[in-house]
Amino acid sequence: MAYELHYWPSIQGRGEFVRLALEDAGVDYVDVARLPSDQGGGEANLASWLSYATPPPFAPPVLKAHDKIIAQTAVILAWLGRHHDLAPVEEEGRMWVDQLQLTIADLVAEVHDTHHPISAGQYYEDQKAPALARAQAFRQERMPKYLRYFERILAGNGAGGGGLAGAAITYADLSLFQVVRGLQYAFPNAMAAMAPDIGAVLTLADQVERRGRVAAYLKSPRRIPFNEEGIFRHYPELDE
Ligand SMILES: N[C@@H](CCC(=O)N[C@@H](CS)C(=O)NCC(=O)O)C(=O)O
Repeated sequence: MAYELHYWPSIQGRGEFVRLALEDAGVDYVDVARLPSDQGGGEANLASWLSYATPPPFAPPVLKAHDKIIAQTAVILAWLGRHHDLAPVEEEGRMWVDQLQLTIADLVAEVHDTHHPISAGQYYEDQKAPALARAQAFRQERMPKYLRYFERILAGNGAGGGGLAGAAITYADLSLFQVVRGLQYAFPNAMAAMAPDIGAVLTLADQVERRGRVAAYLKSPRRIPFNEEGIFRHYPELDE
């Protein structure tokens, strides 16, 4: 039985971290909200499904896998990692990958807050002045701190061509790829300036992008392009 991903149909958003893991694992899944509305797709059907799903999810993405309903991106990925060979088998390694993913989740929340520093419920245009200040602090302090942290881990693992948790690629590596491409889309100037400091991070992103199923997915219509509705938005004034 195919898994069901329940997520907003027109953005990558946090759902993309789950899509990448499902695609890389070669798992059969339905991106339900992207179906036509008479087959259960669309935002209205998603909202309705979320309102009666049990246990009740706070927000998408949600994965339905057999009889399980799993919310929270990091928990979904931990489950997929365990069941589809995208995480170490032993407990210590699994916990390390969980930690990496939660750090990525923190980074993703900070990226979101560069364009919505006051409220997710207000338009960007209505919070532009604080967004400019927030984005400047993000570009100058937070983004370098996060990316140098991942660089330090990868450099410490040596030049073996592996990922954050050693030789085998895990879901945290797929997520770091997504973050790198998202940051390059949203903040091309700041990311170009940082490139000399984060060579191993950029190499890992390229390596993930070349993985067979990931590469096929990225070329397919299933990959929604970055846009200004998602988490990684390109507003040139936030990258000056
Ligand atoms: N911590 C949750 C956050 C989920 C989340 O914020 N989902 C967004 C879309 S990316 C949403 O629809 N939020 C609705 C809301 O917060 O009211 C996760 O990582 O899955």
